[in-house]
Amino acid sequence: MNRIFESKEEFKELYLSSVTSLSGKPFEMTSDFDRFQALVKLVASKARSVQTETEKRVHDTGQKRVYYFSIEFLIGRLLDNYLINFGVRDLVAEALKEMGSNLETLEEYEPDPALGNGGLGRLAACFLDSMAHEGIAGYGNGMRYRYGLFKQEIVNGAQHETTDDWLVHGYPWEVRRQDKAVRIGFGGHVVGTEENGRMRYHTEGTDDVLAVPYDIPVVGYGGNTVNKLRVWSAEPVEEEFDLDAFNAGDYAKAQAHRAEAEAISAILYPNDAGEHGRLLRLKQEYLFVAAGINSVLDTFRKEHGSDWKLLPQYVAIHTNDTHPAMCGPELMRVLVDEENLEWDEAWDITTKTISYTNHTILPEALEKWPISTFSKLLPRVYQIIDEISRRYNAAFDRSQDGWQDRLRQTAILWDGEVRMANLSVICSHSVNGVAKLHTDILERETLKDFYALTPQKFNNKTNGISPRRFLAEANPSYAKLITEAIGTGWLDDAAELSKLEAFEGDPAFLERVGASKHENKVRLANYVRRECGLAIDPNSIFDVQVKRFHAYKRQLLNIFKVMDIYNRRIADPNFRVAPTTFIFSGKAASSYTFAKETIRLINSVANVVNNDPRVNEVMKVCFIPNFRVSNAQLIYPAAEISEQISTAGMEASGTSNMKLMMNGAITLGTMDGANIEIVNLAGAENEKIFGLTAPEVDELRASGMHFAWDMYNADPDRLGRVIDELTDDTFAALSGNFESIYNELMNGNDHDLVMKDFASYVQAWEELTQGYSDRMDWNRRALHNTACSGWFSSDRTIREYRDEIWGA
Ligand code: KOT
Repeated sequence: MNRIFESKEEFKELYLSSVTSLSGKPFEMTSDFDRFQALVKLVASKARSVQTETEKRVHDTGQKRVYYFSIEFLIGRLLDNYLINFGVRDLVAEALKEMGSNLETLEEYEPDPALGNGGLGRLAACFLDSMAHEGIAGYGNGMRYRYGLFKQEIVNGAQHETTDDWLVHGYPWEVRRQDKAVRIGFGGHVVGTEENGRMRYHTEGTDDVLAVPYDIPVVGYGGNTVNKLRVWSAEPVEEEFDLDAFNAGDYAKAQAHRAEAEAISAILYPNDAGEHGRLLRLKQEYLFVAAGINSVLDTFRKEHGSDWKLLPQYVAIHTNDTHPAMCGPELMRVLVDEENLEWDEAWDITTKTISYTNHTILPEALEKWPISTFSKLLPRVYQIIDEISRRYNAAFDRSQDGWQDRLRQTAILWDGEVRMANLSVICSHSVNGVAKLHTDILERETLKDFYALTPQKFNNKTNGISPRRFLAEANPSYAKLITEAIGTGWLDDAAELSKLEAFEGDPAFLERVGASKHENKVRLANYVRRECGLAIDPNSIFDVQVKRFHAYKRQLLNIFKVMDIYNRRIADPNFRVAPTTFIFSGKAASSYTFAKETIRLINSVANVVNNDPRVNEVMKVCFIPNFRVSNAQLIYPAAEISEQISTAGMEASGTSNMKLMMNGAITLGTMDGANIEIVNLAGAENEKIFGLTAPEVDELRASGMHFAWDMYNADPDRLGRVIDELTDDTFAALSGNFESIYNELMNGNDHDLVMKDFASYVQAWEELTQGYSDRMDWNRRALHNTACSGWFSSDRTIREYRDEIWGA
């Protein structure tokens, strides 16, 4: 462990001087905010010295550099994480206490940058953590949104979106690198000139903006490697402030140019898998791709000169979903237009450098752009895509039966659109899915024609999570217990968590596992009382579903279960229910009506249930507003049941399933995404699986023999009753009934099979919760889940990427 402070004394001295010099006040007069700022500045400056050493090591040893391009990085707060990774968290906490401060209080001042929607963005952040831990020279390349994803407030049960002004107080981790700014051109027209018998192209008449990078240090556990995350902000090129307009009193006109440029990095689009076509989004995609490629090539040039054929040996560019799909064409553009390489050589270099991860099979999430929009905004990039497409089509093997269909399925340009997934596959040497089932579905269905043509490109990389953030940092009491039992090795190598299996038969240890869980439940209950004004009982089971709202994730199924249990308990006070708190949290895309209505339904059910003394002994429903990394870290450790109930085949992987498992929750789930790996690792007897499997879902849909009305009629007392209650005023008191959900379900013929899986789901829940009375056995299962969760460390995932894709 490379500690940044040798002793408390050393820390105190440095910290004191950091606080006073930064605030200009004697220590006693400084505020908590001053002290927070000074602490971050001190840790950040230590991080930067390690970064310099890392950079020197990478340079001297000629290490391959990996660039992870992602339009989202949901990094969360960094301070606690970096203190842990530098091995000084306890030392700093004690020193601050002696100085009259409290570390946790100071940490609350850190903004939680909402630079991502959900799983995809958080995965990118866990990967940065793991690349630094594994000593990989790995760099994030993304966007610095002025406003994070919207803040969610609940008004009369419904989601309201407000702006997240996360930068108001500044962001002490970042360093602006004006010297590394890159000019990015939009629009204009392509001009070709002949040069030594060869055409060379450039674009004239572009509207330019300046992409300005901000660097954030990424500290790896152990403190030996500090990498960086570079995020780009859009600004006007020169100060094109219109002084004449200003003097004439037209202030808006004076500012217009700046506003237009800044709009590109103003907001993160609030869509998790869906909603495309916004010109600004396309500008965002090109901005961070073009600026990123420029800085990748700059670094390469400094180290290796212009010997571009060496690029794949020293550089790997990974594209996180299709948002950075322009990496291929942009790299081609630079190599061919600016570096004057022949097309074939440039193409060979490009495809050997780039790789691609697919994160979803949802058809509405597969990115497509109208050719007309694309070619107007990015004329030269479009020409290059057109040329890639032309060559792909020309080289297509026409000797096989059905080649026309296969070419149509894999074409980049089709039906007036640019298909970004196909572009990504064609420009990459590797294509991976994010869990075994997901990769199987990609190979057999979504990308089956590509798989038939180039099976060697395809591979699986089951997702992972950072055990430092989601166990050590989020769950200190459990982490302490684990360390007492098996030492600290699990922080380096999470596979060592399996040593906990030796304690599964130890009643005293299991008692302490339960005590730690209870402590975490009290902590969450306190948060819920502060944030929602709701009292929840830490002695009840904490049943948790926290993730983005989406029809296929079936929060609706979960709340139907709650409604059913409520109905049955009211009908029969002797109906046995294990006392449970049903906890939900998550955002819905602002334009996604069904998801927002599901949130309103949950809050409306909560309003009725929580105020009904007939059931309050046994149930409460709690919706925690504004789900984000910081409150997620309070929720996962308190959970006992992990709800992972997507329609089988739809959730590519899921990662909250892994976070909850590592924190000792039992999975109540379908055989979907990485739930399958969970069952394989921990054994079906330690989770609770229900519902149709992916092949059964396919078969049922293909048969056309599933009818919502039949389900409704077959079970009038329970399922039928729940459906009726959507429109009969039972839950209408807060803000009305739920006709749109009713229509979606009954007229949409139960598209997501909520009604189909309802009976087996509720039964599974009842069986699972009955087991809670045997607390020893429950705690044993909880511990077993933690013991088997080490494989889900993102360190393991990243080593697989390194060995099998990047060769770094
Ligand atoms: C797709 C388009 C835009 C924005 C987000 C997406 C997206 C997000 N697609 N998939 N995801 C989730 O990615 C996670 C990390 O791989 C998966 O665990 C999860 O199943 C995906 O839904």
